[in-house]
Amino acid sequence: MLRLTSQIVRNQNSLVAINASRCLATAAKLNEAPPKKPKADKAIAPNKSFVANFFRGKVESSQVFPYPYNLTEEERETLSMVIDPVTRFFVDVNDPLKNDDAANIDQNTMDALWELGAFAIQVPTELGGMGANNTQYGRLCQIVGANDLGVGITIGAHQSIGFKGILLYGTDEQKKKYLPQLSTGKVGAAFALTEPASGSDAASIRSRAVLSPDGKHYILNGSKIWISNGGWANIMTVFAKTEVTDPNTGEKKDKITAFVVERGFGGVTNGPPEKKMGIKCSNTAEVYFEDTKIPVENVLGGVGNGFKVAMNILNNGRFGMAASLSGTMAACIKKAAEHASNRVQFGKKIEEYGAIQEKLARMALHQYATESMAFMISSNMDAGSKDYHLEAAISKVFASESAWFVCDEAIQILGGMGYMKQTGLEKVLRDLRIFRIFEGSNDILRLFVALSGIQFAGAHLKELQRALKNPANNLGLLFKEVSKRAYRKAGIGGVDFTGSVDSSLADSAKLIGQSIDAFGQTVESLLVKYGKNIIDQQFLLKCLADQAIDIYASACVLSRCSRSIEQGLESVEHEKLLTKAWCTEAAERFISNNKKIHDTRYTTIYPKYTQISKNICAAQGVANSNPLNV
Ligand code: MYA
Repeated sequence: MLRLTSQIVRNQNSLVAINASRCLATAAKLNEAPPKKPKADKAIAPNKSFVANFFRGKVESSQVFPYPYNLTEEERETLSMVIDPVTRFFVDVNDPLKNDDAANIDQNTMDALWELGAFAIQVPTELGGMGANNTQYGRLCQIVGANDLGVGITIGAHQSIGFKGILLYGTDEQKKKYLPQLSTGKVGAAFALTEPASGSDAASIRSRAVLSPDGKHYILNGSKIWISNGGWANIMTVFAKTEVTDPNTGEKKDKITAFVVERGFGGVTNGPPEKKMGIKCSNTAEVYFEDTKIPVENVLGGVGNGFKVAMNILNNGRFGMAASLSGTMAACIKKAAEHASNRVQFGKKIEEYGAIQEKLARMALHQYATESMAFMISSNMDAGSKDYHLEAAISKVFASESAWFVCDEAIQILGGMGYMKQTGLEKVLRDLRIFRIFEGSNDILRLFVALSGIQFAGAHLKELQRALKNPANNLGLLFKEVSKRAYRKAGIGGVDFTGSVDSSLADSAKLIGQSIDAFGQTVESLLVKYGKNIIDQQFLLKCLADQAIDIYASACVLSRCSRSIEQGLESVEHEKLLTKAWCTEAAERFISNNKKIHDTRYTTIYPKYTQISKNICAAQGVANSNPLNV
């Protein structure tokens, strides 16, 4: 991981020169001699991502402030018409504990889900689906997440990744052929990427598809593991290596291609359902392809483009996980609150004890932040944004860790009762564990966020470096940069959210402004210090990702609360409390992470971690003897 860092600014040491005084001095010096023609470089693509931009200490607020107004009146009405039957399905038909015990969803329940249209929420109505946008889909995901995550994965694997490629990249013919049967024909879909030797390193898959001599088919061989719906899906989006010839050089290379594969093409088999810790009712199986003959028309998104197709399918669906888990958290909070306001111990309801109050409050902070993020992202996607990948990755990491925390705390509040199966929380905790692992493990997504952000900031620094070589043509850019740095040095200016955030939240907004300022400086200092070798600094990259998560969550919360104030929502005072408490906590964590990056009291721990880990691996377990030495 990750090839992208190879593009991070080369010769980073020269960036040390970028500060207010040296910038001017360098500019003046360069003015004496005729500037060399700058080397042509790829222009930096415009990027509206709030997260990518704050990696260079800049606020690009268009996707965050004001909080996007989610739905039109008509969309809201359509959604409310669907909410009722979906809710009733979970009350009247679905039994999560029965599904869990049986490790299966019975036919009646599956039929009811198909009848609800739950397998085709975002398919256009003319192709048999519900025609929901991302925000409407997210709201329905919340209900599913509040009730049964196993059912959620069954319908999610089908549409969020299984056939999402056809929606995003399919030709008209592919859409017309496949989407109606996947929407109403009770035909299941699956997404087949992971292989025995290829998990997080998705580019290393070994399945191979070879073009037939007549050029009409690809012959696919390979095996996939842990495929959700793999035991019953009849249509799969499958990724395999194909030989691609570079049209310019004639060079042959292996590149990944995505295919729509029907079980009926032949040679497709699957293993038995995997026995899992959680989401037991969702089917997970190995899938094997042996000389499977795929018509060339079933290539999805172009030959050789499969890696991008896979990444973008995953990017596109990640906010759905955040939406679902905000529903899960709400359900856990409900159980915890009901218990806390009824259970009497030591003569008082336990809700009156500070220890319980802190738990409930912090559970609510995480739920509010996750929900604010999920619908911020869905609304931006609905508005046509293409720059949401980092935000979506953050939402998946944040939601999965928050939901784990919230469910665990709910169990703690319920005590012995929480540990009992009948309460339903132990199933939720088991179900939740996988969310930190699949769809891009949280560790990998943290690196993805940090390195992508650094790459973006690095490209801008490189631009500045080029401008310094040719100051006459770049006066505007240079003076802007020089004054920004001079103001920063004098402790004035910096990121200011006045006007974007309600004045009653100004103190909280100031905290995240300070974090963004400090973050831009931290990223720049790391680029200067490590250059492209930053890729090897995973201890630091994790801290950066955590800082990015805290800043983004704070911005979402501030923006949502400001909108609630503007709309005069009933819950406004409660939301203000959540927002203020969240921003204070997040700012404190930010400072602590900055110490972990800059302060030698922390950074000297990292080589120790490395050595301890090496010792453990060498010993194949605990590397010290027990205190009794027997
Ligand atoms: S499905 C399996 C999930 N598997 C993964 O997520 C794999 C994780 N691995 C990766 O994401 C990649 O391999 C990483 C890149 C990130 C490690 N968006 O050199 P590179 C571009 C756009 O960095 P690598 C499952 O779990 C990059 O810019 N582009 O790549 C099912 C570069 O482009 P260029 C991206 O080092 C669970 C090129 O690719 C992205 O190999 C079931 C190469 O980049 C990106 N993200 O590693 C869930 N990443 O060449 C059910 C890279 O142009 C769902 N690139 O510069 C249910 C949901 C609903 C919930 C409902 C519940 C109720």
